[in-house]
Amino acid sequence: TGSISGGCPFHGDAGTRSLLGRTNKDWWPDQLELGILKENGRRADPHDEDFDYAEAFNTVDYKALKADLTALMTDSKEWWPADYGHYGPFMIRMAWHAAGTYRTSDGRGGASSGQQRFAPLNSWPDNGNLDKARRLLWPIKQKYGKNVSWADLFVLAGNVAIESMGGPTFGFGGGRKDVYEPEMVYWGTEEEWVNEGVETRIIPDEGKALETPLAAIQMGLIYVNPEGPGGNPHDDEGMARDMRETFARMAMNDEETVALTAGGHTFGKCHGAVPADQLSGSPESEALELMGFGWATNPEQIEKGHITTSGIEGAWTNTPNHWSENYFRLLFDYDYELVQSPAGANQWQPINQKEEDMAPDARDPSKKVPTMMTTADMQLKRDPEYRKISERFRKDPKAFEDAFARAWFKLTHRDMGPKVRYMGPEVPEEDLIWQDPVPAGTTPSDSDVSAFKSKVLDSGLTVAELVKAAWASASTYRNSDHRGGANGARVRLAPQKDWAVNDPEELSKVLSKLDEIRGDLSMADAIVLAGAAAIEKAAKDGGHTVSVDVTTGRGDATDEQTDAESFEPLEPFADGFRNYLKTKMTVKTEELLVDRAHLLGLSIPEMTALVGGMRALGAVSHHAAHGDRIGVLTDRPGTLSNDFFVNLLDMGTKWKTVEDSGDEEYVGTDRATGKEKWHATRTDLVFGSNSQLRAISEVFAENGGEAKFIETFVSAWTKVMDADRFDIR
Ligand code: HEB
Repeated sequence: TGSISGGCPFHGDAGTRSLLGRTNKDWWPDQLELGILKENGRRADPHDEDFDYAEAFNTVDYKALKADLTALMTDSKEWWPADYGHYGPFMIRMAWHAAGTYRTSDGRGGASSGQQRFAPLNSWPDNGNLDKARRLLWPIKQKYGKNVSWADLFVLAGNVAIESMGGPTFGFGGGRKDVYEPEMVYWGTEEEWVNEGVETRIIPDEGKALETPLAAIQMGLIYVNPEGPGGNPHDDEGMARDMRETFARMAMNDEETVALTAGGHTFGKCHGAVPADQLSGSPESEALELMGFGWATNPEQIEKGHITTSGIEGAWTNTPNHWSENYFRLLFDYDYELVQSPAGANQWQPINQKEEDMAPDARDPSKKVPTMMTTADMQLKRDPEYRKISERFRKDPKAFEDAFARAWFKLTHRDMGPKVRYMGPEVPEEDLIWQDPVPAGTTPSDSDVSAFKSKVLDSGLTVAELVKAAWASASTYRNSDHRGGANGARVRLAPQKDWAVNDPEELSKVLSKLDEIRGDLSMADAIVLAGAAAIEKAAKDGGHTVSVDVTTGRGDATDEQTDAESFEPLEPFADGFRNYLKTKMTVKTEELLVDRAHLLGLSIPEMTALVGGMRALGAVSHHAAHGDRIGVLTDRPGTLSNDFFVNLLDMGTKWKTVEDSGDEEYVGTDRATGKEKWHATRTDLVFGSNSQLRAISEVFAENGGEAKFIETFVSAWTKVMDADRFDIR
């Protein structure tokens, strides 16, 4: 299996970078500023707020859509002629690059929102000329309108491309809803692109490892440098290492990596016929009249097929527009020598290639040209582990087909979350482990629910313990790839039950007690209901009657339904909601809170209310210094009150940093008497120090604000508990 690397995220010198690293505004300072209009309306999406894309997709004549895509593959356009008369390979690369930005550590990237349309991805050197592939699809997008998203179209075009060239596929699920602005994702801090000579990210001799959450080896690449680490074609070990690391972070093991690369490179060619300095800039930087196109060169060159994308030149096989077994045959049957492409890139060419093994010229089928392999491809026979797999696939083409089809399906659906989110007639029956399957639950009666809730309150478990368990269960959810969440109750399974952030001993005590009293309820429902009972009691103790609605019907997943290793990257190394920080990181601790709130789909007021509420309830990690009192700015922990905000904003308290805490811990003393009153972290004090967060804290702390606070807390809490309930949406 692949080595999905755990390790601390944001590894490096503490507090040295911002959450987003280098942003679009840094890359393209002249970009038109649209953000100012957000003052007049938060949404960039022109569709109605209640537009249900999944439902819209289901109205599409799916057969007709696929027929239109099939026809497009061989309908060559003069402005960008199809190599070998077939756009299939080009479309596969587009779909692969859309999906291949996915990374396991934060679930961001991936094909699920159509991000390739926007900067920076539309202008990454690795996405060279894919602007043309997307534009070729526009007539079909236009025809099907809002019922087919760009995101679905990219992936489906990849599938149809494979099928129309005789290749194997495993299925297709639609339902990827487009977004209309670039997602804010950390892509790195480097100030240059790969083609400008930016450093490679793994250099073991210098102690340089790939920083989590990143999954690409150089700025502007999707995965590895095809020519070798930092462009060096002689470092085989380094090349294989880089492939293994980047593909593992894409959730792919060795077998999937070999199948995908060999299968993908059965088709199409590399483009490196002219020196790159003859090309214009990237789409985002180009002249207005180019209408969003980049990497421009003159039409004559394009017509002749004199195109440069990666800089490498040539096809992998002699049959680049058909599925075949020629990739492994040519890889193993020939020795290869290092040569340079016309654009100057390093690549490998078969020695003494027979004419029948050569590829047709992309524009003139009567002309024969040598095939090639990239330094990355060469590892499929040079690396001992990859080689075993390649040899097996060569001997057993059926196994290769199956592995390719399955890995392609996983690659393109990995970030869609539970299978219930897949739409359309080609959703495969088979449940796959990476879909994190959860058995259907049942809905308990109202009387069972209220009987259980009173048993919970008599169980001797504290409000803080119950709230923490429910939070531990639900808060693994990530809006990025729709993994995690309370459904399935995986909090009782490895690895989650042992995560330090979950205070394992306390958690196990709470879970076994709940198990004892839950009757016919699923554990998943019991955990969430227990949290709700605790919050209702805590509010009542403070004089507020609230009801915390719970939508029941969750199921319990088993160990067999859980790929434990694949859950490791979901471990929070910081959870500001519980005031937990494992070790100090390159990003400020308060930025990690914002990052987590973003993954949970929370707004600024929702995040604020949740932090203040959990502090008041005493639901903080024991791991922090001062155990369960840190950030608990109240004399009555366990009562749902606005005390956190009132005490935080009180000028009677003077705050100072605790020595040797690395500015992570603070102590608050009575300004008049000098008496120690409170302990807090950066994540607490930021709600008083940051002007925007302070403004919200004031609303919650002022007269009449407590009711608003409790209302916001309860609705945000419910949002988190239900974040993964796609089964009932
Ligand atoms: Fe690939 C293409 C590299 C993986 C599919 N690629 C390509 C190129 C290069 C590469 C350099 C060229 C571009 C131009 O145009 O110039 N890849 C690579 C690497 C890797 C890969 C290094 C890792 C190892 N692929 C892959 C995958 C897939 C693919 C996984 C899928 C599945 N590609 C592809 C295709 C193509 C390419 C289909 C072709 C395109 C055309 O033809 O246009």
